[in-house]
Amino acid sequence: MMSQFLENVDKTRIEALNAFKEVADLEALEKARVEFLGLKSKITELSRTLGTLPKNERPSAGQAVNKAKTLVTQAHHHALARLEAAKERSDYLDVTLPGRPPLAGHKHLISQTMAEICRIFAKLGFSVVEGPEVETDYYNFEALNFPPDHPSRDMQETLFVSEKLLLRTHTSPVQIRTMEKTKPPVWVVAPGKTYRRDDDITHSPMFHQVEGLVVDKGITMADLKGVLTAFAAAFFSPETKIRLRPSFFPFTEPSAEVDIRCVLCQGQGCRLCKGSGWLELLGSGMVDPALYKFVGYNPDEVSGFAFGLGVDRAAMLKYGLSNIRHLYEGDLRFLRQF
Ligand code: FA5
Repeated sequence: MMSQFLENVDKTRIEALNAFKEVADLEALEKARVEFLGLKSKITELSRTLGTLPKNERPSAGQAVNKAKTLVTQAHHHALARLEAAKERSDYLDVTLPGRPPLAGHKHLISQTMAEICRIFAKLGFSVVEGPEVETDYYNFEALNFPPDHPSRDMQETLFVSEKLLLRTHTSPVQIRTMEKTKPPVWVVAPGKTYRRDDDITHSPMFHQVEGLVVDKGITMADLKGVLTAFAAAFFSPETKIRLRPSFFPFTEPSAEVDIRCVLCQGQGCRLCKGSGWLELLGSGMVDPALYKFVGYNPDEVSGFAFGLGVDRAAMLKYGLSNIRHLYEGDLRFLRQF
């Protein structure tokens, strides 16, 4: 009789605990409460039948019923807490609202400009190469025909890492590194970061250049002008005119600064071009044969041209930016326009 009673208690407890675990809403919970803990529930019924047991069995049977009652009551409390928390969450979670898309970023204007420049030169038959930003004195100056202690080194305000190691002041060292590794013909562009002790509205201590280098048979200044005219037409607009102005670089002879017809006034003279009608874009020239000596090329067999284009400058001209610092301040109101 006793074992039958205890079996019933166990069965009822298990049934009740399962029921509370599974209830999905407050209405179902209330139904389960009435069924398993209410006045007419099985547990109450079992308490009532305690009196029918032999006297000596009543204490342990009573304990079993009470324990079951406590466990079932706890299960009811847990289920209630679970359902109320879920209700609270659903009160402020309006699942019918449209989703919030995550903020998608995009390439920085400098990266876009650099990629566009490389794309244009790739169409003209150039390959893209790269070099290190921490450079040796040899590649940044010496092999580019800057004699030690020559005043031309002063034009590039250099940031030194140690006596013979520096942050490259231009991408021109990649010319030497490329020629050391490859035999002519060479048609390459080398994009990358460059560093100088410069800081004003058109100069930044860290900026970007794209170097160009062509070494092949029978290359003349006409090729240099043709390639840069095609570049200016593709990058700015088909009508863009360029002019070559005599200049000096130790690694090119002759050398030329390349200007474009002012993008704002089309050559009439304005605030942007300071009345001249022209804007400086890059430095260039015919590769000085002295360089071929450093890399083992024969100057009687090949000739070439090179140029170094300021990417930040190109972006400022193309998009009419008044201050180079806009490119580096990380202000999303500015950056999102491009
Ligand atoms: C050079 O750096 C040469 N290596 C270019 C060259 C390459 C000449 C190959 C001949 C053959 P320059 O110092 O003028 O030249 O710099 C080239 C361009 O870099 C400038 O026209 C300008 O657009 C840009 N530039 C120079 N300094 C800064 C700076 N601090 N911030 C932003 N742009 C700069």
